[in-house]
Amino acid sequence: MHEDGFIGRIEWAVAGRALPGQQVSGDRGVVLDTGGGTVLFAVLDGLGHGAAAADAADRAARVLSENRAEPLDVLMVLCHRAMADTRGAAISLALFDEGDRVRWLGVGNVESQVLTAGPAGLTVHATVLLTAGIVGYRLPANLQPQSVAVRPGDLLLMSTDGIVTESAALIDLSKSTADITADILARHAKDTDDALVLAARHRGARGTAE
Ligand SMILES: [Mn+2]
Repeated sequence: MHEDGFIGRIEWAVAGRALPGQQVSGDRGVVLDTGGGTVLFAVLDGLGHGAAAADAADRAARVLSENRAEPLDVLMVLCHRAMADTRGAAISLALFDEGDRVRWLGVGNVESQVLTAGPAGLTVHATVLLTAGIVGYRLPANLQPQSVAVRPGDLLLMSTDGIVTESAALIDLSKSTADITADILARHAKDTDDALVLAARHRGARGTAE
């Protein structure tokens, strides 16, 4: 599964595939235009794999789509309630807003990080603070979204635990997010799990594909 596009000045791409031998993946990437140049990104990993994991992820994706204007902590609670009769999922949410900030919130093991290009090459600028839990089953008591400043060109990277964490230095920022996610999926997906990676960046004034 490969998808990519632009919303306003934000370029995004998702690449994923099911555990080899499975028909459906329990991992989902969600990209939602929330209006006014703001985009809500979510990566969902339904517990386990196969159809039951996919059902849990689909449920969360629907809740996010129907309530996209709500704050991140509210979205997490809405997903939790709607997923009570599913297996549950790990969920990371990231809201790219027009003020060049990413607000994000993660429950369970979906990694999100912002990579930035500096004099010493590409480095991890920030990593979302993940709280332990399973959305739909056990939500942490304290859901506190974090906020991180991003500059045009910085890369937001979100991935399920079916992806071996990429060393930032190996990513080529000159490539499109479609190529970056395809490369990561091809090189770093585990044979033992569904795998999905999402990348997004603000093209700023320098964007060519607006
Ligand atoms: Mn997984």
